[in-house]
Amino acid sequence: MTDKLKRALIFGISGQDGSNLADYLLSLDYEVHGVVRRSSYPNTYRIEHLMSLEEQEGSNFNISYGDVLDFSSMNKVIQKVMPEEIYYLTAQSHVGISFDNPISTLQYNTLGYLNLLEIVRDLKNKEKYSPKIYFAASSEMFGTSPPPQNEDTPMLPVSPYGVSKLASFNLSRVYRRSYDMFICNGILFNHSGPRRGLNFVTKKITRCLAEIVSGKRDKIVLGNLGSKRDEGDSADYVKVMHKMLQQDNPDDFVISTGETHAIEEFVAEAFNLLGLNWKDYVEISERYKRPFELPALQGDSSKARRILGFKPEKTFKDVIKEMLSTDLEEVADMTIEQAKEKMKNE
Ligand code: G4F
Repeated sequence: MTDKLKRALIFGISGQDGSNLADYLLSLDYEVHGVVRRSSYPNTYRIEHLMSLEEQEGSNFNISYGDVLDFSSMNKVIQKVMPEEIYYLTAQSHVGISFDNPISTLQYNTLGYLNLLEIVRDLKNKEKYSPKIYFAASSEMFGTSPPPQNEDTPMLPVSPYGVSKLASFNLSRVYRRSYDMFICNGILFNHSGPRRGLNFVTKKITRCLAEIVSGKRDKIVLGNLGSKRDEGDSADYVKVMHKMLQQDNPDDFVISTGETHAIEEFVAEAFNLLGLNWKDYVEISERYKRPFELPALQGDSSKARRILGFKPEKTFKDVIKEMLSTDLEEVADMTIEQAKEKMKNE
């Protein structure tokens, strides 16, 4: 390990975005440190390929165990690594679950983040240590504000999750102004990819469809298909998180594709890739509906396009195709073409 490499610390490294960001920063020759919460059932499958690297001599990848709600463990890891860049991606990130678990949602999404801000504020005073901080805000903060949404759109969240992200978004701004800290809020719209968690609708659709092909199930049970989302690609979006921290001044940016599609269109397109009609396989249940639904998201990312040179690399259809083809390979050991052929003959 050499001291010359730029050091980044990622809270939430085992999630979809954390693992993609780690891969990206390693490809840029960073020394990457990640914080993982110790648990009896490890949830590190997305970074398994990196964990084996860690054991090799001279590896640029390191894992520390800690919990963002445990101030002392967080303090220790920051003081041990003293990174130039810190990414706070830790979250209870499921909007539906936030209605059932509002307290832990605010703890992880807001209080954990406040722990980080307080530790860095203190170190800045005592040690003149000023890392750049990225906070994963969210388009869920816009709530009922009609699309298109940009940095100036009023934020009217409709879920405990949206409230937790808006509180942290505002804490970023308060600490930035009051203590001259370099903090960027990335207001990312929905983004998926092969590493998306199974509880989110996009992954649930592609994974369950692959299971239908392999004969493991015969239907998919979903909730509200009428809501509209602006869906991009996680591996693409993590690059712009890094870009934000390379600017001379901290700022907030909307990151989105600018396209919006109803969830029904996602389902239809996935089934269409296999020559199937989704209506023959999808059942609707109240169980997956929320007490209040954010109706429509469509991001206007012109500020990020202008200042950061951001340009989404994948379309809505590209994201669906990549996710379905990964799930088919993992679940059924088939390509899209082979699965289509199989379903035609059934
Ligand atoms: O996949 P979802 O759970 O994503 P949601 O709620 O839009 O949140 C995602 O995007 C946010 C950015 O705006 C992130 F901050 C957040 O962390 C997360 O990544 O649901 C998408 C839509 C919703 O309208 C939901 O009601 O799909 C609808 N839906 C329909 N059936 C379902 C289901 N959602 C889930 N999770 N599961 C279903 O069976």
